Amino acid sequence: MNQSKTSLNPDVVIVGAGVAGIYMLHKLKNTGLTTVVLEKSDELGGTWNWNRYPGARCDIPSLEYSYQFDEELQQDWNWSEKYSAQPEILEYLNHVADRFDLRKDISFEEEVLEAKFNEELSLWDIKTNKEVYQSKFCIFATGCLSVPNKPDIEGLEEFEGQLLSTSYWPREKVDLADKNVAIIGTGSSSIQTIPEIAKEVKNLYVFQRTPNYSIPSNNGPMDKGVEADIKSRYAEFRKENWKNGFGIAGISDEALIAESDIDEVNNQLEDNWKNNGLGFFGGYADVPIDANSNEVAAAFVRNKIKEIVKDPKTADKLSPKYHIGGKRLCVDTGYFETFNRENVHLIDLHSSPINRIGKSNIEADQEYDIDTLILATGFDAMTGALTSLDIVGRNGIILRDQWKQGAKSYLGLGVSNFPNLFTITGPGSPSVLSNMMPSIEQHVNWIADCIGWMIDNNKNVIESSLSAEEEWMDLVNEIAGMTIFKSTESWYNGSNIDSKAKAFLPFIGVPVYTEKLEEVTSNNYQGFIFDTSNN
Ligand code: N01
Repeated sequence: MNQSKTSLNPDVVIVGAGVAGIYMLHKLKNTGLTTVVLEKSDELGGTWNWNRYPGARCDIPSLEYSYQFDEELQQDWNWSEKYSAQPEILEYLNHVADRFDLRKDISFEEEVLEAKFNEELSLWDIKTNKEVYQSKFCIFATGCLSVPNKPDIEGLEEFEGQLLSTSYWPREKVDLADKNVAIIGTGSSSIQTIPEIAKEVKNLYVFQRTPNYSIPSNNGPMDKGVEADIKSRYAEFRKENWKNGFGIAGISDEALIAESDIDEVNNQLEDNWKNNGLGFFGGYADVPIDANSNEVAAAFVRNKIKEIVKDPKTADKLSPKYHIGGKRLCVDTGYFETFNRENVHLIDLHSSPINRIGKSNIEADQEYDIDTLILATGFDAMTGALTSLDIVGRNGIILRDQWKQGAKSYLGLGVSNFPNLFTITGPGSPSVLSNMMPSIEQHVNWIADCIGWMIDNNKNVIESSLSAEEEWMDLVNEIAGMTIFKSTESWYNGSNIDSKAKAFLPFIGVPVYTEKLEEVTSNNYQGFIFDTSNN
């Protein structure tokens, strides 16, 4: 492309230097395109930079939750545990940035405030807190879970104690020793935080709106035998995993609970409970689609909670009653066991809602005096990072307005009215219902190939066709409609945020999605339109 590009008018602007932005930058590095990454923080890492709460770690084994684009990298890097903790993942991402000399093209502490498509020039005008850029392509690598959901609870603003959030945890060590601490929310972040901080605080008050199913991680030091075996066949291992519905090892769809002997099923679930973490359903294809089969797996976990938690009333409050897997399954290290500690107290918000937060207390069924309040209340998932700033497409339309009735995207990669804009793991792609790392790599590779194809074929502007986008999102919802995901309130369908449209956002099924992407590509990017608009 244009050889005279400067850093303020590059060919490509990438927003975000997390897992996706880092690899996108690397992928475009030797293509002749000038690229700049704009990162709000003073550090790279995205999710793994912000979410530094105690106990933060990945819940997909690190041998899978890692890049595969470079064989030497995946052979050289050694993870210390089966599921690595946040500091080690951040160290890995920094290593990748240094190893591939990426840092010089990342502008830190630069927040994108507005991205506006200039129809006359077919260029993106991108305004940040520091500069104005003009680029041909704009790629949002802003993550699926990056904009926190701040709860609307009376008095929160007046709280005068220490206010923390799992998603913006301070970098310096937070001393919670001997403090009375409250945590609101019981999703994955909280489930990882609670066992860690319970060890040091005086009292921990857990305010739970909805209980979650959680499976023990059985984490431990990396098994060197397993590591050597996987490294000896890494490419094949990755390929095998990608054939599974969620793109994760051990979650293969073979038998049906409905057609199996119940004792055999329980033995298999016991084995999965001990070994598989997120792959707890491993081997059973009907858990996400058949309510009765789902109930077998759900009841198994509820029985485990009853066995672990000594106080039956607490065990009952911790036991979810909805379909297992409908909300994101959690993976923990000693979560349910923590409720056997005398300093940990569970407050069920269904029977005792929070009335208000005072200067130094929370009023629910009684007054809880607290020094520290931790918000673990989740995210404006999948769309928050795209709707929280002004992204302006053709005819002045703002993405936030276009998505008011529910986000629509073609393949989670492109959006009608927003030409030359790509999203990495956007709504309508497997993303959060897959192993994010390979899903990110899949999108980055696809976007880089697509831009390369456009250059080779003298195409200037790409845009999703309205009809392809509509059909695709209908399929996303049709597939979800056949599963328990559709009938469970979760952040997958926007139910965690009152003001958000209720629409199912991720695509279920990595293999079907992968086939579709290949078909689209081999048919000259079928469903996208070039050098024309939908209007
Ligand atoms: O957020 P969540 P998270 N009053 O939305 C509650 C990924 N992740 O940060 O269910 C009281 O799951 C809310 O209640 P309810 C993973 O994909 C991965 O924990 O809406 N409570 C819920 O209990 C995960 O799924 C890892 O009724 C309120 C909680 O807050 C995703 O991130 C680690 C409330 C929010 O749970 C999000 O997890 C951590 C209110 N007003 C996270 N508003 C890995 O290991 C909300 N809640 C890779």
